[in-house]
Amino acid sequence: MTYRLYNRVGSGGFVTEAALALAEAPYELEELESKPGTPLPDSFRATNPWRQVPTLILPDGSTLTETAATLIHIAACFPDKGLAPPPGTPEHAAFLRWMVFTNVNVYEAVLRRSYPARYTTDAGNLEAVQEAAIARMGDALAVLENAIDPGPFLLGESMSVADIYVAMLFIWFRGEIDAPRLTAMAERVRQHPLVGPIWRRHFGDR
Ligand SMILES: N[C@@H](CCC(=O)N[C@@H](CS)C(=O)NCC(=O)O)C(=O)O
Repeated sequence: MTYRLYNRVGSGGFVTEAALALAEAPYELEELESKPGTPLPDSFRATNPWRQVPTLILPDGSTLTETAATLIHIAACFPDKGLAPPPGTPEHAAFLRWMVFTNVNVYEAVLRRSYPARYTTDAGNLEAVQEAAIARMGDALAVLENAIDPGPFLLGESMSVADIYVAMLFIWFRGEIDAPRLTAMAERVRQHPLVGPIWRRHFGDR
């Protein structure tokens, strides 16, 4: 009944690791030797054909990829931990909305910034891809900033795994943004007694 999480220090697998810790799920970490912003070893394709982390091996041996999917699944497996609202409620609908929004619009922009050559056939103009990615990420974060209403978390009073996910991506943003609610929410995530130590192992004082 143990999960195995393939990850890289400083990567998006942080949030899956945090969710496993909050769920008090038994898990083993497989940390890949690879620098952020570089491709993972080719041999990792045998584990995940898309060669990305996080890659989560479930207790039954099956493979789960895509950060949002890992978080939604962990929350569903441990309903008593309150990692997400109960399925079928309007709050859960909002949870799904922001999880998918974040995955598609924010995390994907990080990839365009980090690996611009994948997103253009014009190798001489990679900076334009990166600049557009940062702008688009800023626009998506502004939507999330406004969604924290009344706060202090995306879904109100309780922290969900969506907050941890958004907080991580927010601190990765390299553009200008005026986002006091995201800033305060990310601080709460950092201060969380279980999440904080995992955050610092991945991101230090950021
Ligand atoms: N869509 C994926 C993106 C995951 C992702 O971009 N992971 C990065 C680390 S933060 C990675 O594995 N990069 C290696 C690569 O793309 O070659 C998800 O949501 O999990």
